[in-house]
Parts: sequence; structure tokens; C-alpha cells
Amino acid sequence: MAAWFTRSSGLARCLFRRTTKMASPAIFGCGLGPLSSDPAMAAPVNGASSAGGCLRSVRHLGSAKSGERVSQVDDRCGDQVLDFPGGKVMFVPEMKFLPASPSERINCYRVLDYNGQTISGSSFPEVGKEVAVKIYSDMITLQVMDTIFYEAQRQGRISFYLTSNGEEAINVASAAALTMDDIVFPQYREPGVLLWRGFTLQEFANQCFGNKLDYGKGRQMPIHYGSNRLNYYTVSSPIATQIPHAVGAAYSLKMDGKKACTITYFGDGGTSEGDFHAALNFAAVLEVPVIFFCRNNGWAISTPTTEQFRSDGAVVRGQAYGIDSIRIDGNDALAVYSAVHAAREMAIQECKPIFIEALTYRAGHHSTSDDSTKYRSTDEIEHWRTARDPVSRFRKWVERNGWWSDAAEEEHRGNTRKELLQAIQVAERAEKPPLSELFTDVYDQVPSNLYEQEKLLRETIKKHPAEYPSDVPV
Ligand SMILES: Cc1ncc(C[n+]2csc(CCOP(=O)(O)OP(=O)(O)O)c2C)c(N)n1
Ligand SMILES: [Mg+2]
Repeated sequence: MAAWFTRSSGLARCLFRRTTKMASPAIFGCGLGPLSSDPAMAAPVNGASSAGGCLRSVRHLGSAKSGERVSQVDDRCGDQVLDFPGGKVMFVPEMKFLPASPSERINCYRVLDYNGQTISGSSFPEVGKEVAVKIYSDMITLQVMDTIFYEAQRQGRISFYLTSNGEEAINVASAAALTMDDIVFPQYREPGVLLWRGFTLQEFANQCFGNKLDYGKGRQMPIHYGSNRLNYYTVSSPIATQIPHAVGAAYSLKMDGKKACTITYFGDGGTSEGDFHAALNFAAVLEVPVIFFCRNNGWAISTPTTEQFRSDGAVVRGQAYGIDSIRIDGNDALAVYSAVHAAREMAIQECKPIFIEALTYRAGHHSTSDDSTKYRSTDEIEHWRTARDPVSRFRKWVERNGWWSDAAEEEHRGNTRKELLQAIQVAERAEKPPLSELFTDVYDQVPSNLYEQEKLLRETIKKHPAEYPSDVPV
């Protein structure tokens, strides 16, 4: 550990900040010794300067070595305060349970009202014409993509699809606030992040059609996009597995002293997985630059959030793990942009995780395998699709600035449609990856069981050639 500590200037910076600002994170084993006489080191932690009118200085160093209690108490308070790892705890005579939920729910940050007007007093960084127009036009591209791929699935040309309807602002405006050095760990409803980064319509089409130009070589279902070039990890079907990965990658960015963060997206359903909780705890304790972006869209397939958790949404879970957290209006592109922009700054400058819960609504079916009218009312869907639509709300703001028009809209939609239909034709005609590719890229040396499986598969195809797709080279 000492070796990488000296190697990593970024980590050293983070540690320096930590050691001067508060106490040292003993998890890094930086050898500061338990009770430094440095006045900065003796600075009180967690508001320890005054409690119940008495001065008490506490220095907590976490768990440097197992079993070692490393806190220092200047005890002039009698027994009213418990010095406990993590800071001071006041003793009180009342027996009072914490309420299951506070009487007021956590507020939601927004910049634009439903008419696309900035709310007076709202704080947000300046968003210039170029960025605003790109955010808006990528939101439209995403809509066009969703319509056409959805239709292609209905026509039986691709096996599966999943739209981002209603979550266009989350997709595109969050991506706009990041830099290309920031690494993305997506769930699956965030193709707009990839679009913003420059994934072409042809690349999207190649993946959905699983042809030999698809980076996954046709081994994944449609919508499992990924791109090394664009720092976007490949979508994986099991819910929430990407969240701890994002924390690990953020830790490595920290060790390498990079001025970048990771961001991981997940749904409200993802917050019920063990991976989510483990990831948040690791991130908080290890203090790594990761943004947890929860898209709370009200539904995990047919399970409403009211049956998913009893907490006040997801935002309180971030706070419970000791992470700075915010709830935002996910259908307000400017709020999304501003919150991610600020989160990125904090994550990198202060070397710590940030949690964002964006309130939104999955305005489409879960996927092409779902009919959401079976478990929610069409009125509810319609309300979110119209009155709360994030795309038209942002358009009003962009238009009010004189940066967009009906003509621009028509031209962009028309061009995107044309380009995508062309891309789909090319992707459909392209050859499929050969059968042999099914067994590569996981192991350096193909293990005997996979070798056996390939042999068996080839024998089966020989016996039943009609059962095997004719367009996949054997
Ligand atoms: C570990 C795991 N459990 C269950 C599933 C089946 N599944 C796929 S999507 C999904 C719902 C996820 O909901 P949420 O995280 O809210 O994302 P959303 O689809 O709403 O964007 C479920 C349960 C899965 N893919 N992986
Ligand atoms: Mg959901």
C-alpha cells in the first residue's frame, strides 16, 4: 500500500486535503500515527467544537487496524457525550425512535417550470447556445431512434428493444455535463449518453442487428451497447452489477491522480439490489470520485416504487451511507445538467462520491416484452407524456432564447429519420459474426468444456441444418 501511495500524486493530494481538513482516513494506512500534535490534525470532527456548552475535542481515525480504538477525547463534559467511532454522540433522557419517514419529503431541485421558463432564484451554470442546441437536438435524435427501432422490433427485424421515452433529459443533459475522460457505467436506459459522446446511428444499428460490425459480435441482446472509444462500459442485463464496477473504476482514477470521475446510472429498481448498497458503502468509505445517478422513473417493470421501498425515494439512501445527495427534477434538462455539473466538480475536487436521484417517469413500456397498460392507467401515462414531457419543456426554453424553430425541428427530425433508416438497411444486410466467435473473448485459452460445447453444437447443426439460421456463417 505504501508503494502505491508514493506513486500516486492524485491520491496524495486527496490525502493531503483530508488530513488538513479533517482527520486522516486511516484506511489508507498513511502512517500518520494515532495522536499527532499538529494543530490541524487535532481539529475537531463533526462539529465537535461544542456540545451542550462544553468543549470537547475528538479525533476519529476510523479503523486503522482491527481492534484498535483510535479516538482522542479531551473529556470535560462528564458523561453526557459518548465518544464513539465516527464522532460525538449526545446522551439524552428521552426514549425517542427515529420516525420511519420524516414529516416532510426531501425537496426537488429544478430550474425550468413546466412552461420552460426559468424559475426565479434558481441557480444554474450558464448554458450557451451550442451546448443547448446539441442537448435539444440529441434529445430529438433519441426520440426518432426509439420510434424507428421500436417499429423495427415490431416488424420482427430485431429481437428486442427498449425506449428511453420520458427520460430524454436525464440521458442527454447529464452526458453534456461530463467530459470524455469521465467513465460511464450504464444500466440500459441511457443510450442518449452514448449518443452525446458520438456513437453513430450506424453503430447503434449494428449492435441492435447483432452483425459482425457490432463490438459485442452479436453475442448480446439488442440495446447492450458499449464503446471503448467513448469510455462507455457495455450494458449488462443483470440489474445493478455496474454500480460496484463504477466504484472500483473511480478508485483507480483516484489512485492514478486523474482529473476525472465515473458515473453510474441505475433505476429505482436497481436500488433494491445488494450491489447497490455495497457499492455506496465502499464509495463513501474509500472516498472515490463517482456519481451515482438514480433514475427514479416510478416503475421497475410492473412493480411501482411504492412496492419497491418505503424510504423517501432513493435520495435518503445516499445520505444514509454518508454521501452528499440531491433530488432533482429529471424532466428538467437544465436541472439535470446543473446538478451533474456540480456533482462532477465536487466528486473530483473533493475526491468523494455524490448521489443524484432524478424524479422522472418511464413513459414507454418497460421494453418490447411488456405492455404497461396492464398495470397502470393510460391517463397516468398520457399525463407524463404530454404535460410533463421533458423534450417539449426544454424546447420552449431553447426557442425562447431564439436558438430553435419549427423549421430547424422539421429538418433535424427528417434528416435523422433518413440517416437511421439507411443505417438499419446497412446493418441488416451486413454479415453476421461467425459461429466460432461465440466461444472467444472470455478466456485467453478456450477451456475444454467450451471446446466440447462448440463441437457438440457443430454436430447438431450438421444433423438439423434447417433449425440453424442460414445467415450465420458456421
Ligand atoms: C438481478 C436481476 N433481477 C431481475 C432482472 C429482471 N429485470 C430486468 S429490468 C428490471 C426492472 C428494473 O427496474 P429499474 O431499475 O427501475 O429500471 P427501469 O427499467 O425502470 O429503467 C428487472 C426486474 C434482472 N435483469 N436482473
Ligand atoms: Mg424504474
